[in-house]
Amino acid sequence: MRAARLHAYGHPLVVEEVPIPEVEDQQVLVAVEGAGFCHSDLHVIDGEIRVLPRLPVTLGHENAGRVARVGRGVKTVREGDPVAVYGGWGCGLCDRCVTGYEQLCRTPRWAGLSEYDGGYAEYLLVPHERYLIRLERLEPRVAAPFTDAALTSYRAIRKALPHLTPGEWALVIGVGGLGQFGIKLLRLLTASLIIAVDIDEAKLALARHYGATYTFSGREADLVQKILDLTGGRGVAASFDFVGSDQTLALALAVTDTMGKVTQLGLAGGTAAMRVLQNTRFEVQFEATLWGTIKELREVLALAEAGLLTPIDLEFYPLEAIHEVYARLKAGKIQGRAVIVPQPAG
Ligand code: FEH
Ligand code: ZN
Ligand code: ZN
Repeated sequence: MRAARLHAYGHPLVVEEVPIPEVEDQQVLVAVEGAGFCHSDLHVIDGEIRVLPRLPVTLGHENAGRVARVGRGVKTVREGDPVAVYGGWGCGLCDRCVTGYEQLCRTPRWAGLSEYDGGYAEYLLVPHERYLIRLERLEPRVAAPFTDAALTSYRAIRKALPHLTPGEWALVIGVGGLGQFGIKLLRLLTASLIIAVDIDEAKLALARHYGATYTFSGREADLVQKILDLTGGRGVAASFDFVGSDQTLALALAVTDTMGKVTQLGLAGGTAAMRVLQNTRFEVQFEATLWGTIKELREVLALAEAGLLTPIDLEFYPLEAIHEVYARLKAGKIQGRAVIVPQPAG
């Protein structure tokens, strides 16, 4: 089968022929019909996020497809079933895994972000059937971005809900794929007033379309003061930094109200510099959130299947075009999510 594999940091993925994996016990082989290209993959390829214990590895952690083969012990899915794949694979045994937080496992086995191969390939070997969620109405290639872009935003917003009582302000920094789902989810789950910040005017227009109340260009001068003025001097109850640079983290901290919460989602490599009484108000919480649980993915897909959480703009590309996707994403030319389609719909 064809797979796009990372052989060396700082070098393009290699699209090459590899064997189709054998299926055992409770494993499931999925024919990949959609593999979302996440911003984190840029950082992994460039060597800025070093989570891979060995190379080469097939990247791709945002996957969906159709069940192609099942191990003898598999009971809940059958050949031909359309499925979304939960990618935060863990050991299944540590304290985090047994309490449901597999994405935070002490020895992560994340799909395409560990020694376990991901979905930029015709087939993906899923280690256990518990990672599969059967799709009802959603097409796999549309469902794929819900397994990371939507799920990561969903978990972050759910954890910030105690701060987002009706009429409170929420700040979204970065209106890429995750930020777009973030705005939709804030609209769906809260009655907050949403401020969105991005350096791209087209993304700000999209933010307003998805439900942002106010938008600001990240290039504007005195952005902190403008946001404070807009909120009557109080600041926002919850800010979500989908970028994670020094500048965006500083903005999030500077405008978050007393008892508020700053959540970092973006992995641009910035440092959150917090100094109480200077840029951080009392009882402000800071959290670096990661991905989501299997239960949360079921919830996100329930919202999507019900038509309440709709997809963001998707662009579909064959596996062979993966280098073009890398370049377009890096240049900020992907409006929503690029989805690799290694196998056409079955
Ligand atoms: C990035 C780095 C390590 C683990 C997971 C990720 C995310 O993209 C998943 O949301
Ligand atoms: Zn990701
Ligand atoms: Zn574990």
